[in-house]
Amino acid sequence: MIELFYWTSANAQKVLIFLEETGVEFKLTPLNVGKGEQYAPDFVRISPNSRLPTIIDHAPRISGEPVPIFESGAILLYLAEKYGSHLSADPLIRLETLQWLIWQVAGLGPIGGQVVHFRNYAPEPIDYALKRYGAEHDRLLAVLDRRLQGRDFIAGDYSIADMACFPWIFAHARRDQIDLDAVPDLKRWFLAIRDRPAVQRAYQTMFDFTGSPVVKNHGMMSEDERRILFGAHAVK
Ligand SMILES: N[C@@H](CCC(=O)N[C@@H](CS)C(=O)NCC(=O)O)C(=O)O
Repeated sequence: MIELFYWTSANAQKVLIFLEETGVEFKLTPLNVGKGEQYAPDFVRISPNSRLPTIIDHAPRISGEPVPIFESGAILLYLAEKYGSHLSADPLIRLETLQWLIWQVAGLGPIGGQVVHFRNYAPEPIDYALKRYGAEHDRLLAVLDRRLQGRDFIAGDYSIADMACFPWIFAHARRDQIDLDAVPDLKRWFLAIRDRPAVQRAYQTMFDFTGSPVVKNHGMMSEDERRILFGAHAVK
């Protein structure tokens, strides 16, 4: 059984999508990052960077003990290898999938995160940050759009690379903060993945957590939660 430490976030959605797609037995353990629960010593022991997603595999094949894993890219790769799904056995397609997975965790995710932050959570608009991250994000979207020309999925069949990228596009789309018409191949891919039943189930779980499919501006966070999440609160 896979235990997913969960709060509503694009990075946690990647793993929930994988679990829903493959029908693996899992349970969600809520971990409220607005309350600073990511810094609790018991959690830091299994997730040294104090971030979500984190999983524990309670029935691993590689150890007699439960195995904790942090970092969404490592989790997706681990699960894909363990369950033999959503990662091609063809060495070249596998290599392409891993390149796009790493492109997502090193580029699209962090830059997209800054865009969401400065557009929705910064205490005041900071023009330089909005322009700098906005321009880099637009460039990354164009890269993905180009990759999807003439393809249904990012690398071979539907894979962990698609599962990694989708939630970060969704994070902007649900706030009406992306012009999908400017990236038509990305749009076609996005809509096809959005309509998959497993993806719908994963987002229903997220909406059940937030109580709303759309969270704009500071909507779901109290001032205290914002201070903890975006302030100087950290394990020393
Ligand atoms: N590189 C990490 C990023 C993880 C990350 O930043 N997670 C966010 C949620 S999307 C988080 O845990 N935020 C809590 C915080 O900033 O304290 C991954 O891909 O797993």
